[in-house]
Amino acid sequence: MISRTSYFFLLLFICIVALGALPAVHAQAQQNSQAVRLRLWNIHPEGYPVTVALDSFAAEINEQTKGRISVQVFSNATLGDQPKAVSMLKSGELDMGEFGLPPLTEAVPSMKAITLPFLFKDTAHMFRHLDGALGARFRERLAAAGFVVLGWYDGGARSFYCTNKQLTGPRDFKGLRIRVQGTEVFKEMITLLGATPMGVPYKEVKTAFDEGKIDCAENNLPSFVSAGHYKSARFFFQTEHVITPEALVISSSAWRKLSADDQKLFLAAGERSAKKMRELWVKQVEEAKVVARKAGVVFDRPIEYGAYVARMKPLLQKYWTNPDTKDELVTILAN
Ligand code: BDP
Repeated sequence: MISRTSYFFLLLFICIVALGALPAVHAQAQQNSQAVRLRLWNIHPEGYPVTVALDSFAAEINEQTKGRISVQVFSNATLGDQPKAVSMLKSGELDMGEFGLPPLTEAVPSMKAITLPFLFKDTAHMFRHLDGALGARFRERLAAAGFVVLGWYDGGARSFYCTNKQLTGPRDFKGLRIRVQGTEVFKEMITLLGATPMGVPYKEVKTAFDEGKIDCAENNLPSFVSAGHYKSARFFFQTEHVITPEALVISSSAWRKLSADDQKLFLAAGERSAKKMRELWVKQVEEAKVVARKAGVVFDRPIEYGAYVARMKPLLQKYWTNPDTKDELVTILAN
């Protein structure tokens, strides 16, 4: 039982403690109101090279700024699919994202050149250009279109895979329903192979396979496994028809709010995360192949590529004669 006097002293004590804590609470509030919180969108699940690299980017920013700037990574498309993320980035609901080329080529049409099939010899060839003058040109154009690139990530080499069809040559594509990312180049590529392009969002591809809505899809090996497509599509045809980069970007409006020093920090951390991502990628491709093989996936490779390139001629010609993409193609093919 507490007496009235003790009750009074207890109250007094609580007030003194509360008053003493006030400045601290206030300082905390002030610090929080100044703290910058950035939201970063990512389509991939935990453990995927992109996700690991983004998490390390976020950790580095949080650490170097001592929490003054915090980057929160939303992985596995929890905030929605890629088109939604792009519109959120434009409206300011989102600040950063790791995107494949489709939304970037929409913003900068000259980048369509690098989505053409059978263009880059290999990943080294692609990064030689992206880490060089061509990449710098794209960065400038993307920044003007609202996307500041902090690092070029590896989007891998994309190949076809099907549920019930073991592809061996270009003729086998006839009549197949093939899921592709919804860009003009990809859709035209499928049509030129005699198949039907199907625009299915990435996260719905597995279900589309299981419900028999598509016969095939195309992607890189790590996505083939991490998205579970290998459980439905047992025939993998290693065409590696498109070798593609991806990008870690921040919206131009979020970028402008950063001080010059913070911008430097973001660029350096972005570069480091890209380096990490590219290293992890090489391992992941091998691991994915092992997982798929163990699950019974059958791997084939085209015997030669001439017949595929010949089929792509109208597509290649179209972009050769397009003033938007011609310079880019000349630069890539000459080096
Ligand atoms: C994955 C890419 C991702 C694409 C996805 C797709 O990393 O950006 O959205 O393919 O095919 O490999 O939609």
